[in-house]
Amino acid sequence: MDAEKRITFLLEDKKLDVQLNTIAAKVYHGERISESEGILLYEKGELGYLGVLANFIREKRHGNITYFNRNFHIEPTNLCVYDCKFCSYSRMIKHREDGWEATMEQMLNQVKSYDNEPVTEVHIVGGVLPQYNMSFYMDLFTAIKKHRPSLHVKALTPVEYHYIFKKAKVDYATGMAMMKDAGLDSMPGGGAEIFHPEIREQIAKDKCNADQWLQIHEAWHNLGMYSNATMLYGHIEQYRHRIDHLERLRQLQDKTGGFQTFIPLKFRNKDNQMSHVPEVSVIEDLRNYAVSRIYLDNFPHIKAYWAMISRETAQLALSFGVDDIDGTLDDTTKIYSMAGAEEQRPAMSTRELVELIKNVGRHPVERDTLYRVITDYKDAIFDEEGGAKQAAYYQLPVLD
Ligand code: V47
Ligand code: SF4
Repeated sequence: MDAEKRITFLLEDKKLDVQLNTIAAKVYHGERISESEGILLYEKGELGYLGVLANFIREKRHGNITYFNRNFHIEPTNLCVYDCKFCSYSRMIKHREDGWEATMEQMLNQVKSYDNEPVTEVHIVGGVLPQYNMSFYMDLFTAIKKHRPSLHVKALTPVEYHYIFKKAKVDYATGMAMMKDAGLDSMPGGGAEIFHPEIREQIAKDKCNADQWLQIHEAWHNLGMYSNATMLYGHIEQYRHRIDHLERLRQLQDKTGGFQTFIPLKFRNKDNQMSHVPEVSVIEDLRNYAVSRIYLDNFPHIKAYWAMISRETAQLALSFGVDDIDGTLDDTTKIYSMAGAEEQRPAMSTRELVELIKNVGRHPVERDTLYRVITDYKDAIFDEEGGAKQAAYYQLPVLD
């Protein structure tokens, strides 16, 4: 059964709660839902219902297409001047012996190690340290672009930018323009956590606040550039805090249109100062993807970061509003493995990503960071060596 028929059945269901029926009708007609309706979805919407609505929107926007990219991460350091309570990754500067600090040369060598690989993006994110200042990062971006101009540099978050701009005494608009000139191509979505001060002050009190995070993205969008947004959910926040977070993002997106992707990040509780907080269930993960897809009607893409939630949950998420599962990663990120994610050495070949997507009846497309199509794998099969070639349609399990 197709997504349109499912939502039509739901709308005709006389037993459905009246408020949920009103929301379903809004979704069907492409109308925006309010903050109170968003909270109601979280409180009352059961998984099947949310899935029908979110999948309707997903298929209206993207059909079965599911995006992935070929990327690797550089994490310059796991030392950090901040002390976010949920972070399993950072070591305070006083425990320097437990951490790593990469030099410019080491990071460039990491880039060079991919010279013969068809990667399109390097994602740079890590802790905040005084010696990684504005000129250090500008030199790094310039050096990467000089070595490989076509490699998309997606780097740092408002947490780092706020810190380095303040030290250099430059305003956000000037600072972001300087980063762009140095070679920055886009900004990842990290550092957003939960915007609402009731929660932010308990889990991430010293770093940039919600307004600063949003202003830095706005300054970047005003340069005609793109970025992502995240939300760290499933810890001490309530549903109203999640909707407040989504609302602030939706408002900025109305203003600038510069966000490409929203990435819900599930709180993982291993080895951090919030280890006593239990992790939410996979059902809550899927409900959260669905509500995000429904609420953020002006975001083109919703991403499930497979390295954090496992391959199986990423497959399920494709029926709950998600149309992107991030990239190959090549075992270059430690943020989630250190926080207890199932994937301890996250890496997937293109073939594995393509098969993971095809096995749940979706249509894999390799994209670049700006969602331009690089390779359409709809009709591709892989030869013994793992190379893709065009062939007859791949046999899929029948879903309906
Ligand atoms: O900001 C840290 C989160 C983020 C934990 O833009 C944790 O394409 C869960 O933003 N449990 C960094 N989450 C990663 C990030 C990201 C990842 C993938 C793709 C993109 C993108 C962005 O990781 C941090 C923080 O919110 N984080 N610790 C934890 N224990
Ligand atoms: Fe530092 Fe980022 Fe960890 Fe916070 S989440 S302590 S800013 S590395």
